[in-house]
Amino acid sequence: MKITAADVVVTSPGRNFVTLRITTEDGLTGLGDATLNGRELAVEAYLREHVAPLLLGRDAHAIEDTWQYLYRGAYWRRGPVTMAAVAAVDTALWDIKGKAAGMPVYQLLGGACRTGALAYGHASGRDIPELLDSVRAHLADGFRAVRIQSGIPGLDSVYGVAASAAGEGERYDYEPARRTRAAHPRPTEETWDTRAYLRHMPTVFEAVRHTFGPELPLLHDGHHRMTPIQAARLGKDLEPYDLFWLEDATPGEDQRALRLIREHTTTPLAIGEVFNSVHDYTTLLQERLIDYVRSAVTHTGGITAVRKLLDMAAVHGVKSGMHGPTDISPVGMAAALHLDLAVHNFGIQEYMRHAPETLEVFRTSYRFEDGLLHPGDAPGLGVELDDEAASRFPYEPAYLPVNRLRDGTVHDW
Ligand code: CS2
Ligand code: MG
Repeated sequence: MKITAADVVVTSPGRNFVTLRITTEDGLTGLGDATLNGRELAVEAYLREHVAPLLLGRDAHAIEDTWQYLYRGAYWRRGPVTMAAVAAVDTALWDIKGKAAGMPVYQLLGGACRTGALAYGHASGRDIPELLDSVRAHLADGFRAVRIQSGIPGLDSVYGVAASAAGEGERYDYEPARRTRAAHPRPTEETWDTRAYLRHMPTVFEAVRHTFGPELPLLHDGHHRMTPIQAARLGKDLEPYDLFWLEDATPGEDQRALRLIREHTTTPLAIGEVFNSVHDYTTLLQERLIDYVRSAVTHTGGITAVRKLLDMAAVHGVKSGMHGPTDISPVGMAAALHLDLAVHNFGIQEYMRHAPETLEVFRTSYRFEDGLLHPGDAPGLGVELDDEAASRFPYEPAYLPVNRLRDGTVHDW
C-alpha cells in the first residue's frame, strides 16, 4: 500500500497544533500529532522539508522499517524536534493500518487489558479556597484523581495556576503558552522562589486531605524547579498526604540525581515529559529511581517507540503515566489512549480538556466516563481533522514562559 501524499497542517484552535496527514494509493489517510509547544514551526519544517518527500512511494504498512529509516537514516538522532516528527509519521501509519484492518489501534497492539484508563485532571487555585473549589469541580466532572497546583504567597504567577478566577471546569484547562499578536513576540517572564514554595506546599496538601479525605489520588507537578535535596525534602514533607506521585521533582536529564531523592522519601516519583527517547531513562529504570514514565507518544517517537519504552519500564516494575496536556493534540491523546488500554503496566493518564474550538477541528471518538478514558472502537485512532475548520484558525506565535529567580537568574520553568 504505497504512500502518495504527506501533508502538514498547522492550525491554532485554542492553541497551536501541528498535524501530519499521510494518504495512500488506496485512499486511506492517517493522522499524526507533531505539536511541540513553542517550537511548532521547527517540526513543521522538519516534516515538510526533510521527511515528507522521503515517504512518497514507501509502503504504509512498513511501520517499523519506516521508524528505523527516519531515526537511523537521519544520522542526527534524538531531540524533541526530530522525535516529534518521527512520532507523527509513526502514529499516522498505525492509524492507516488500523483503518486497513478495520480495527482500533489498541486491538492491533494486543487488545485491551482494562475497561478504561484512569484519568487525572488539573485542579488549581491562586489560594487554598480557590483550589478546593477546583477540586470539587473536577470531582463533579467525574474525575477520580486530581493534580494539585497552588499559588504561592508572595509570587505573582506560578506554573499550573490560571491567573483568572475562572475555574478549569468553565474555562477548560490552564494554557501556559500564551499567544501574542506583538510584532516581535517574546515569552512572558515569571519570578520564582523555591523556598517559599517548599514552605507552602505542606499546608496546601494538609487542607486538601482534610477536606477530601485519605482516598482521593492526589498528584503534584514540581515542574523541574527543585534541586535534588530540595525535592527530597518536599517528598518527605508530603509523605503524610500519601501522594499518587510527585512529578518532575528535579530536572530529569541528571538521572543519577534521583538516587538522592529516592534515599530520602517514599513519595512515588514520575518523570519524563520532556524526554524524547528510551535512552533518557536507562539509569532511572535500571535502578528503579522512578515509579512512572511520563513520555507522550507525540514527543517520544510515536506508538512504536513508546510501546518499547513501556515494555522496558515493565521489566523494572515501572508503570505508565502519560503526559496529556492541551499541547498534546486530540490525535496524540487518542494514540496515548490506545496504548493505555493495551499495555499491562498502565498507571494513569493525564487529561487536560481541550477547548471547544480545538474539538471543532479534531473530531474525536475517545470518551471520558466515570473517571476513565476510552479511545473508542473506530478503526485506527478514531480522530479525523476537519480542514475547513482548521483553516479558520491560523497559526499565531506562542511561547512558554521563561522563569527567573528573584535575583534575575534564569531558572527552570
Ligand atoms: C505540564 C505540562 O501537564 C504537565 O504535566 O508539565 O502542562 C507542561 O507545562 C506543558 O506540556 C508544556 O508545554
Ligand atoms: Mg508536568
